[in-house]
Amino acid sequence: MYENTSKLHFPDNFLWGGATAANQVEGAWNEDGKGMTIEDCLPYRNVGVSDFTKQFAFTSEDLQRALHAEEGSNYPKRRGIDFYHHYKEDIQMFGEMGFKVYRMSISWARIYTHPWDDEPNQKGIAFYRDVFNECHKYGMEPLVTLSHYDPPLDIVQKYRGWYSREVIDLFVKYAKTCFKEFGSQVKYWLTFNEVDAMLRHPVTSGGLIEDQFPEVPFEQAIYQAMHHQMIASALAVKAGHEMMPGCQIGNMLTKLEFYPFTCRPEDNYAAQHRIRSIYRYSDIQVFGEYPKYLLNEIAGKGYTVRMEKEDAQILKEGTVDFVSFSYYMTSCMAANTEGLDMAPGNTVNGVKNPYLTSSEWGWQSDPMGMRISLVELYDRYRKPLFVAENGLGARDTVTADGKIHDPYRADYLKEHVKAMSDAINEDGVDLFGYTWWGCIDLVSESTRQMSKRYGFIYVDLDDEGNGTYQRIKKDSFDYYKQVIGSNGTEL
Ligand code: BGP
Repeated sequence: MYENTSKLHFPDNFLWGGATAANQVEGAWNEDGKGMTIEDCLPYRNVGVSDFTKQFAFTSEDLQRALHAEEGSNYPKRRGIDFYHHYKEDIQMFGEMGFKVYRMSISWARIYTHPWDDEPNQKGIAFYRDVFNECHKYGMEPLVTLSHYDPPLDIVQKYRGWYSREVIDLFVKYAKTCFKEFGSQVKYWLTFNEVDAMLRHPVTSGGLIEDQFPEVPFEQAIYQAMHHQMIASALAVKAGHEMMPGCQIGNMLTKLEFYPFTCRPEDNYAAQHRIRSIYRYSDIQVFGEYPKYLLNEIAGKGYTVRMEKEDAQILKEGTVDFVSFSYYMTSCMAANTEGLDMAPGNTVNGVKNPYLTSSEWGWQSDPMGMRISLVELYDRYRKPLFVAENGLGARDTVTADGKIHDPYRADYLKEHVKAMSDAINEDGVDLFGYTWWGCIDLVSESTRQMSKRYGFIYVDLDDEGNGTYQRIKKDSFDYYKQVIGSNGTEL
């Protein structure tokens, strides 16, 4: 249990809310002019709780199978939770909980059926416009991610994903269309979700399929693709600032905290080194240039990343206004991990921490780690911070009375809220918002399960796609309502 060291308090205008992503909720994968994305091609694989390498393994053969899949094959992202047809009801429930902000993403392939089209898809634009209208109806600010793990399939097939520089222009065109169409409705934006993630799961973050790179070391291709995303992000930030004066555009990183497994200096360095590796790309987005340690890393591996002479200037001119991040868990690092128990995460493994408890999926819950992370990020970047994702994936049971009693979820929330309050009031961190991940049950990113549930709202759907899609409020729904209603002081 986290013990507060100061009185619970949050700023008056603190943005409480919840988060989802288009590819995990929308469904309607081939409706109203939406093009296919790589997420539509990821099959459900029942391979256990935590082996993300098996989940993210994806070959050209898998792609062909997906393209020729028979009706009824299990591609969970194609159905999501059918937010596309339920969004009014869902947003109304978010409003009932008192959300001040709803973090969501736009699917690039819904705005441009093919990324090279001259004209955007009007039905896609109309959909998001209406989603934002609904948010405003209930007093919610949308916080919109332009790219949350769903590169259009056209990008994958024609360009080998973000490896090709041409993708930058296509993305910037898409971003500008979003700013033009939605700029009057949306003032908070993020460019790429978990911007450090491509090195861990290149398919979903970058549209890179390993067997399509016979001529180049695959890791080098990833660094190249990352460079293109950095340029695209900077150009989008610059365009956003010009087109939407007063808007706030942030980046988004996976905040993973690693403690030294022992106080041996070598373990301490191993932890520091690992933590630093997650800042490789957010450093660029905040400071406007490549950190030396990243350049050393690339050169040290004998790789070259092609950069154009204008790139340095582009990066300088496209720095972000705030830093957002996902935070779920922590683990440890040791210089020598042989014989040590490892703790699974969604895409990262660290050494298991004997002082922490784990979720059913092995994620080690750590509210104090949230406080530590906030301090670390604020000290590093000196930018306003936003917790864009935090939450607990758990199996829920619908009891005979048709209810879902989920005290574990309320507990997880409570402990993290306490830690955030101390970070603000005692450690002096400038934190302006918090969005619970998966405020409504959705398809898991790493396991593609429905049974790994995060929501305050239950969705009647199972891993195989059976169910009525009915929405049911869990006990935690009322709890979060109370947290928001008291501005984080009645826990
Ligand atoms: C983050 C992703 C989300 C989300 C979350 C929980 O890494 O940004 O898309 O899914 O993790 O992970 P999972 O769905 O694997 O439980």
